[in-house]
Amino acid sequence: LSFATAITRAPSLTVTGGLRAIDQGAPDPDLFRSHHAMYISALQATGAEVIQLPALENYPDSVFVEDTALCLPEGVIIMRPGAPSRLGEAVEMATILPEYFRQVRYLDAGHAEGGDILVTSREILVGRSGRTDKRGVAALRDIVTEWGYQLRELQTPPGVLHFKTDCGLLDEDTILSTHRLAASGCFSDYNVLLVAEGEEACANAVRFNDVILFPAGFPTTASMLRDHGYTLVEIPNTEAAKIDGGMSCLSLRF
Ligand code: CIR
Repeated sequence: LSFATAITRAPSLTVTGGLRAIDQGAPDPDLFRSHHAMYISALQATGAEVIQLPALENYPDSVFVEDTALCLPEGVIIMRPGAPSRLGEAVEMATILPEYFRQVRYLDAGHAEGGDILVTSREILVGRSGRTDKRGVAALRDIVTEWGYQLRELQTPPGVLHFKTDCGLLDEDTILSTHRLAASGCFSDYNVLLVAEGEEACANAVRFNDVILFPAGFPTTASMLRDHGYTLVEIPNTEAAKIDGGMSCLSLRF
């Protein structure tokens, strides 16, 4: 939860063609850029260094850098996104990351995307999804086990893009979750705070140093979190949301 560095990538103009489950219209690239700038400022305000990579026009979804890698203190693991159009994003990121990590490992089988991985203080939770398959989880398990972690394999709820679409870490022991995900019992060892009914889209909040980066427009859940003592920074997320992206997707944190 304590991070010195974040990596972001500017939204491309081609972000209008980003993958989405349901077409609610294309994101506006200019507005996306202004939201993205607020996101970067919020990271910087915590004292972190933010490495801002240039847009990649060949990759409409490349603003969602989280899916390309898993960053741990021992090293970084380059993912193999399950979306064919996103595989090359991981290759691009692999050229940047060796500068920041002692060890660089590659997922060598199956597929996994960072959005399906929640790292807590005691374990690494990985949800199988349309993007992360059994072989990918097994390959990831081999690497993180070598580094001393416990990996627990779970199932992302049907129809949900990523495991973390429906949850986020608030502190060492506390997870913000949708009801549909928590109902599976997967967080029974944690404190769980549920997002308000109808506000499911804010579950993908992310703890970064002393603040929770939280999408604007979910007032019931926001005030519940403030009542629990969390400091929220609300960032407009309307454009990313049109292509199924949220707060965690927009950065790699280490
Ligand atoms: C995709 O479908 O891959 C992108 N449009 C959204 C990725 C969101 N990433 C994330 O939740 N980690």
